[in-house]
Amino acid sequence: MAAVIPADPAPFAFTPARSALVVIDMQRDFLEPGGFGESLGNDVSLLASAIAPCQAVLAAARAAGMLVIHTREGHRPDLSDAPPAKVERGPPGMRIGDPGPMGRILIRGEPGHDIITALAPIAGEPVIDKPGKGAFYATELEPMLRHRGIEALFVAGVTTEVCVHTTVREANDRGFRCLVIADACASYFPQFHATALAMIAAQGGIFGWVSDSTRIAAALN
Ligand code: C5J
Repeated sequence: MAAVIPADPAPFAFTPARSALVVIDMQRDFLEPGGFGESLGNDVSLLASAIAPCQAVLAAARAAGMLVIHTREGHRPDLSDAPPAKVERGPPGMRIGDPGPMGRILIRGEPGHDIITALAPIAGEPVIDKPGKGAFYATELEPMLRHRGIEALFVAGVTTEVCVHTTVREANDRGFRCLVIADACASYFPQFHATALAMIAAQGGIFGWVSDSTRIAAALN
């Protein structure tokens, strides 16, 4: 059954059974003090605004029986999948792989790599571990979506202009229709958040559509 969500630049029509909610990188490493985000000099409290809207769309998507997928950015403990150009970022001693208060920074299996408790995946929800910004790069996301006949993605998470935007661009080039949930995304730079959302909906929706958690929850109800 088709449904419609008010969105920019135009209403977003979708079929819940052919749609997936993708929650990007809502990890302790980005949202809590002592992780990767803070090691790069960011105020991690700026990402907290996305938590409640993510909870709202997760509840609505689960109730509607939609596929829910979570992603985590991080690297193998031996750093064999981490490009030197990425590892070299940040102050020495606080880089990817270095020890921190939540374990080794941005490393799979460490406490900081976990999704925050408030948004923990439930049984049956795939978690995609990704080494890059985009959720399609070097992951099994695309076959996972194709095998289930998914054609539309609802995208939430952090940060808006980095991993959310890269994922939406990758999805757009692969033919998926993307609805970005504005209040369920956040950035360390509020002006980048606003501009990144504007870039998605500009030019007739060149990368996709933008709506919010309230309108999406109402449509899925
Ligand atoms: C960053 C992300 N900002 N998940 N990662 O490095 O946006």
